[in-house]
Amino acid sequence: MRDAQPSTIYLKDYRVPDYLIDKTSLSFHLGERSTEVTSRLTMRRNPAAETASQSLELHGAELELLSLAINGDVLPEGDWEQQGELLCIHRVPEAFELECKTRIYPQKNTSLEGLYKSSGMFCTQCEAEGFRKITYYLDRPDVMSVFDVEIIADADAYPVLLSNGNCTATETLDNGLHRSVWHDPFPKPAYLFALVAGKLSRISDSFTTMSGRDVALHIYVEEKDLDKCDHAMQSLKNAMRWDEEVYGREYDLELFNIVAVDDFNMGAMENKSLNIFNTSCVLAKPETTTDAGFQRVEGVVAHEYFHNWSGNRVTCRDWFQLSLKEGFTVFRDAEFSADMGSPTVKRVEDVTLLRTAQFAEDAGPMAHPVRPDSFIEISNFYTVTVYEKGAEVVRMIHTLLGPEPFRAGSDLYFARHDGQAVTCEDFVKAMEDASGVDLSQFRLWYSQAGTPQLSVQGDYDAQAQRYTLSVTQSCPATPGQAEKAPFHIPLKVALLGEAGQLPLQLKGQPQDTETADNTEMVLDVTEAKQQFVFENVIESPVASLLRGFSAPVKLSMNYQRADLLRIMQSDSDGFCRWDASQQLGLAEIRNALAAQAAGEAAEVAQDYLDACQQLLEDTQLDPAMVALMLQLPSEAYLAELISPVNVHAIHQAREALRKGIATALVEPLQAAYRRCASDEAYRPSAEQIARRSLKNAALSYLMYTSHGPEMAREQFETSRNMTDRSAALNAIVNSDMPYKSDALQRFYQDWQHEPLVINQWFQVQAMCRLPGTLERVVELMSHPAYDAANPNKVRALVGAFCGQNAVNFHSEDGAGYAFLADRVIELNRRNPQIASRLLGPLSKWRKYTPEVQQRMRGQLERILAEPELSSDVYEVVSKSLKD
Ligand code: B3K
Ligand code: ZN
Repeated sequence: MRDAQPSTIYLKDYRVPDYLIDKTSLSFHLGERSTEVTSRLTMRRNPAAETASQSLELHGAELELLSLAINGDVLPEGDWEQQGELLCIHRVPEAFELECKTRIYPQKNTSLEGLYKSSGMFCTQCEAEGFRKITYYLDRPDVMSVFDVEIIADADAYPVLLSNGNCTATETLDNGLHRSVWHDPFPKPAYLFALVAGKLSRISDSFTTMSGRDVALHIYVEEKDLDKCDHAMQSLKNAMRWDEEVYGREYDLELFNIVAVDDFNMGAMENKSLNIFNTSCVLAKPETTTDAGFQRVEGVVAHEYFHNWSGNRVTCRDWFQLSLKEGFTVFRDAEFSADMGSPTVKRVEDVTLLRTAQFAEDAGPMAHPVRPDSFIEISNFYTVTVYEKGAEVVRMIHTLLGPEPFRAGSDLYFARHDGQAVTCEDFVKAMEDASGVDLSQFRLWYSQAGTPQLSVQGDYDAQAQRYTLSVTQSCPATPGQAEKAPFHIPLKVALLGEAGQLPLQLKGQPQDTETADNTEMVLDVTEAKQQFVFENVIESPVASLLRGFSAPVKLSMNYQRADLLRIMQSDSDGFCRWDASQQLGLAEIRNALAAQAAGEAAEVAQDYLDACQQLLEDTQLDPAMVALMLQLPSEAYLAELISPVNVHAIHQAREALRKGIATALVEPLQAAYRRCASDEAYRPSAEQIARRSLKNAALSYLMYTSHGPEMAREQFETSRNMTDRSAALNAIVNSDMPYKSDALQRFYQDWQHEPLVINQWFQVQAMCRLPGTLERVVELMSHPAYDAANPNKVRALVGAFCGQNAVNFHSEDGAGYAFLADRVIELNRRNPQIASRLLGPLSKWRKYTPEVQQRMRGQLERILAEPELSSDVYEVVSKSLKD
């Protein structure tokens, strides 16, 4: 819980550590009431220390200190003192061994940080600052140490004992105990330490690395889940091979373990050679897991594995540099997933997340740069900005350098910094040194928050055969940053002619005759206002801009409707085709909103309907792209584009349009549905996933017509895979079919023994758009399958309702806001990280109309008035309320 004055930590205050820990030897005695931890730290003064102080300050939280000794001599009480999370030993020698015994209570640890119990097993989560809940330590990422770990526990209750590195000894002891010893040869910061003890089963496989070394691979789960591990194992092997082929990175130990746990605050954790995963990111089988679930397992397994180099071998100097490992690793996992499936679909999905969640964060009270310069609670900075925008920043470096120089930069970065704790600056410098590309101005992406706005105007001079793009950029103020300097924005462009892309010849630049494709180029936008003139342009073109979403910016362009239709129908860039469909959809929404305000019925424009019909009948185009392009912009995205946000008007307008589209296109929708149905055995292949996505998109439209309900019912009753079954259930739950309660009951009965499926059951109900949903959610909180101590359950019910069901969360009586505030207050003590995460939707109160603002604000004030707020919740609430 927070001190009286929660303090802000600043990047500018970074100092190297005064002491180093060469060796860390830990011994755990795991008990049913408490656990005893003995640590022996081989320490010495840091030759680079910036102060002459002879005192040692160690981090520690919620620890019972049993004894403290230096070089074998027990320290008398007056030689040390405790202040908040610091233990200060007044005088220590230049080099010494510190022995420290502590007692901790994992069984009572509900924060799921440090050592805790989940479904009968012991497990750890140390990033960012959880190790200090295990023992006193220099719990900061720039202190790297070689770890030896001894675990002693009851042999029957905890037959499997695991830690990082290699197991060097196992032994049976008296009193039913056993012991196992682990040695990790790679120095690492404490946040990568892990321990697991429990009754676990495993599947095993092996991988031969590019230099011919064999690595044993194990996935540990509860026995009942052994049938759901194959996809994760295959994903792991694919990721290991991909990292060798694409980045030249080889795995470095003989053993790689994954353990799945039920209670976990996030997706997974990259602890050295002992990755700990939320079960939701490991377990998958067709009957229980949707396509999205399969893809998530693949992506997260790869992400954690890739951290072995981008995060573990080269780690962060301090937590302000978090994006150094997260941004780079998200970029790596996105490229991997693109290679394993459909690159365009993956890109569209990632851009969608960025343009809704990240742009919203950038526009809200918690806006921060990719490399923040201050924080109160670091756990609040595992954000879409640090992760997803961070990945976009790495992607822009890739775009500016080109693939080979980027790879050379990555090689140089790993070679130069292997075994070190470094900064984002070190990463950029390596990229610059290897490529010769000047990234000075580009560095602003790390230090300036906010989403740049790019306005482009295209003008064609037929006589001079010249096409001019006039570009202006600006970036709104964000907390603590009123003025922004212009960014270096890579703007990928092509010019579309009647019969395809035109050759590009930029004025003032020699014509590129070497590359095969001179119809696409990256413009360096570096100034507030800039012009790019293309010469020898033989016809009036349509500019295809920001191809592949080459920069995380908001783009506006003076397009004609016909231009957008042309891009949507024929651009070679899949992202631009999809984005044009979204811009046309947005125009429809704006029309519908205007009609609604005037008390008229919304009509869908005929050319938009024609374009949708053409898509549905296009059997050449990837069905997944058809499905994506048929969707109107989501309510969440619309909330970023329309100000102030009127949630109910947006919802109504969008629903009216969906109904209009469905009614006009019943036949092509039915035909697409039939074409995509299949009896094939389930595989999570790109091709099958694409067909299911179009089929289920068609079904959701058809639900507005008389054909839908029967189709949904049949699909629900006959489908054998969870993708189709849950899509049908979702359609049924959002309809007025009397069958709804039977379907929900049947689904529950079929899957009551599968917690991950029950989470889907909670979620589909929490996301129901119909009235009465909040009452249902409250009722479900008392359901025997609900458990407020399990983050997956909280996310499925409370998170989904508040974060993904805008129309109900924003009910006009304010009940949704009060509900969320109650949950945050309840969880504040139990699990501060989860409490703070839930706050997102409330923190964005300034986007709404004045009456709504007042209601939301009132709930934030109620939370702030609570005694003993965690620093996590305090930071988000106080920053949200700040003027
Ligand atoms: N590095 C972890 C996240 C830890 C979050 C701590 N609050 C997972 C990941 O990004 O791979
Ligand atoms: Zn990560």
